[in-house]
Amino acid sequence: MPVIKAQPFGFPFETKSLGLVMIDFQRDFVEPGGFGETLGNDVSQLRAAIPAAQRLLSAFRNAGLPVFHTRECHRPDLSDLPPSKRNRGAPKLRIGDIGPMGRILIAGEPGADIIPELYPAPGEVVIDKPGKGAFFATEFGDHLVSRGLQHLVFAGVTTEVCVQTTMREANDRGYDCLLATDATQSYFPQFKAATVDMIVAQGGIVGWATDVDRIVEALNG
Ligand code: TIU
Repeated sequence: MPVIKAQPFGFPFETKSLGLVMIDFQRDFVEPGGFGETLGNDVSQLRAAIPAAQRLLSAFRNAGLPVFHTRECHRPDLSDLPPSKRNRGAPKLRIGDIGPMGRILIAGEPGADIIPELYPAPGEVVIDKPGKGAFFATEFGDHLVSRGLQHLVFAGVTTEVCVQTTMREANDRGYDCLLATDATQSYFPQFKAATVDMIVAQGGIVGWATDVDRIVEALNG
């Protein structure tokens, strides 16, 4: 079995059961005027993950391996948006309000779409999810099962919110999870560092972590 150099130790995988999960690389999180900025964040920080995420995406595409993209967004009638989420905090604009990229975090609006740099290719599965985890209220888990996947590589934003939640959901469902550390970013550098640490702590209690070069190296075999 091939092994990717990683923390806390090598990540063994089978190519036929390996997939890439690109979490929420949406304009609403990465570009000015979207959800991330309405929460008071400096969204430019997230752009640091884009070059490594592009290399990771290309490596999976070149290897002919499955790629999944997720988008955090809600139905236009807000029927899948609980008040506990809509009313949280004191943002300038709330989910569903009209911003410069359309309605904030609403399916089909320009802001909810994936950034052009990492746009899904034809045939790649795109999962719209109302929660932070990609398994909650979606068909994501069914896609993984139907393709016989077991080993998942994760990239995306933000590290400690939707990426970590989805990795924990996947871990509980029996998947081996590897975080691509340079292809993920947080608005809070200390939260990203803590998340990587807590994923690999205790012998990989949630999963493994490594950088994109190590993953590409292993895929090129
Ligand atoms: N606010 C924040 O850091 N993240 C989110 O709200 N969603 C995702 O992480 N995608």
